[in-house]
Amino acid sequence: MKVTGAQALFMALEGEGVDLVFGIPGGAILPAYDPLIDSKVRHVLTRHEQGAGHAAEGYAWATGKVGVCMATSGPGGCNLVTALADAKMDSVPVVAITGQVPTPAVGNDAFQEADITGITLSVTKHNFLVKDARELAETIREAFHIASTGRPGPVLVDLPKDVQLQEFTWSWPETVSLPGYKPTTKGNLRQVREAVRLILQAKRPVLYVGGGVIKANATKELFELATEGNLPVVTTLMARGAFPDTHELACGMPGMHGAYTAVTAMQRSDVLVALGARFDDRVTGLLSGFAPHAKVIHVDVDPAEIGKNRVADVPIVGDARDVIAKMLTELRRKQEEQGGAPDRSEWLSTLRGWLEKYPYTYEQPDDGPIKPQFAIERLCEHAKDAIVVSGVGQHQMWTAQFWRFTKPRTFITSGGLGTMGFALPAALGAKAGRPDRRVIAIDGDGCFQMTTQELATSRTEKIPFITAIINNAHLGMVRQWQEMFYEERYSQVYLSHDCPDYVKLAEAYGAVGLRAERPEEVDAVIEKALSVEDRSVVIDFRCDPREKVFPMVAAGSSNDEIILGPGDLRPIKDPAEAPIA
Ligand SMILES: Cc1ncc(C[n+]2csc(CCOP(=O)(O)OP(=O)(O)O)c2C)c(N)n1
Repeated sequence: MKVTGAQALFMALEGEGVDLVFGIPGGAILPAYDPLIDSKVRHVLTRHEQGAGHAAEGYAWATGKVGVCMATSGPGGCNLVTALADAKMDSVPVVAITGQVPTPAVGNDAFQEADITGITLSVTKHNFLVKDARELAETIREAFHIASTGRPGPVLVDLPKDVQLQEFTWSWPETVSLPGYKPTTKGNLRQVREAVRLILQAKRPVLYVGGGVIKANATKELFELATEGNLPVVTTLMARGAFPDTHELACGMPGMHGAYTAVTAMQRSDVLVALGARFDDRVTGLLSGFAPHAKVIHVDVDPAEIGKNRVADVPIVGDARDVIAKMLTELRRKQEEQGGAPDRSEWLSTLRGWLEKYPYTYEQPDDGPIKPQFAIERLCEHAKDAIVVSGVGQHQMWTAQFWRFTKPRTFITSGGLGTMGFALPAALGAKAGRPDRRVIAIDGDGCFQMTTQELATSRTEKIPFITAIINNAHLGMVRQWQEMFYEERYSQVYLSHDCPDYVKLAEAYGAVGLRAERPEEVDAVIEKALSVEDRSVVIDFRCDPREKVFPMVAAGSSNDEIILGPGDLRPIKDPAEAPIA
């Protein structure tokens, strides 16, 4: 059968099971947008390519499948760059298809030419420039394979216009053959045994769970390992929901704005089991002071992560699901031999004591203003089962702290790159992928203004979700740092509570706009928002601009220097809690 490159693109996408792509057409990708009309693939026309990229990420997060975005050459591809970098940092499987000027014009500074494979080299897992349409189907297969296997990530396929128009005889490659790409997914059994030996000997073990556990769909195995081994769990920002917050072994989120218990459990641990986590500086604080007495077991599918920041005593390269399942089998065998899990009552009761003594706190005065944490807690109370998406800043940290996550793939956030503007398009993508689920974006007023236009996409494509703006009239997180570390010299952080008027803006986009200004209005506004099914809702929560996120470990400090609250409030050092020598 004779086809054009453009037709082959959609046949290949269909062959990969793609049902949805997000994108914007333009000159160099025009040939591909024609066969799209006849294909089974749904195209969601976003209002900005960055939106298409983040929507593909949100889709991938929520569904576990590969998200796909499309853009034209030059400015179209360039507008995808932030989303690709975001997907790279957070290991999100995305395939981006870009148009390119015709091959004879490549390198000529042709109209709308940008060297997108060069530009995205460092922010993609891999990229391709297809020079012959006969290689197209194979390249698409390879792109999906690379994006979704090993450590997932974004892959870009650049298609010159003449390649899209080239006619050739279609054939579908049944297999993918990439001799240079063979990720190690099976964990080494000898290492697994050594890991379990250490875990069983440990007095103060902690499972340090990262986003890799969710990516590997390993949360069931994790639950069994934790509960059968009586092992406390911390879940990083990327792993919220990997283990239920409601479980007695859950110690919360570690890191710069993590729970005292999670941070200090790691500091005092004697065996730290890192599962799909990467010892990010936001988690470790000052690296030399991080978990100083812990032996480290590091499980990661990406060998480059192991030993990158912290030497691993037991390195295990492999897919988290495979390795955790093997650990579980070994743990069961050993525990049966020794008559059950080791007695960890002392360690667990210490942790429970900290949880009680140092919970996340805030005070909501009856007469206002609304505290951001209160709005988020009330939202969680009313919509426990929602998929939550956040922007970047204070509201992101409060969401991670105050929402009680119990299931994987229910918290979608930009962790590694920290991309403001992520929430709205990612929520759009999540809802497009999971139309059966309620999706709530919790966004900052600054972040919201970076990608607001995707409300138009939501309206025209009938993909409704709720956006709760934690409107503190500021670039709040930056304001917090200026208050704490720059002697309250506020520089370029004021945005205003009422410009734009978020209610009117929502209405202009065909969404429902709601506002809460006093604490007593919060519940009613949330109930109203949840009663709307057929269109998006924007809630303007007018919040206290002075509220700061605590606990906090200042950048460059050791995690032992954790500050619990305003006025440099430090934990009362109980001799029993002193660092273990
Ligand atoms: C694209 C981008 N630009 C700048 C920053 C730096 N930055 C981090 S948090 C933040 C403030 C975010 O403000 P807002 O969205 O209102 O959220 P808040 O912190 O007030 O909750 C800024 C400017 C960023 N992370 N991303």
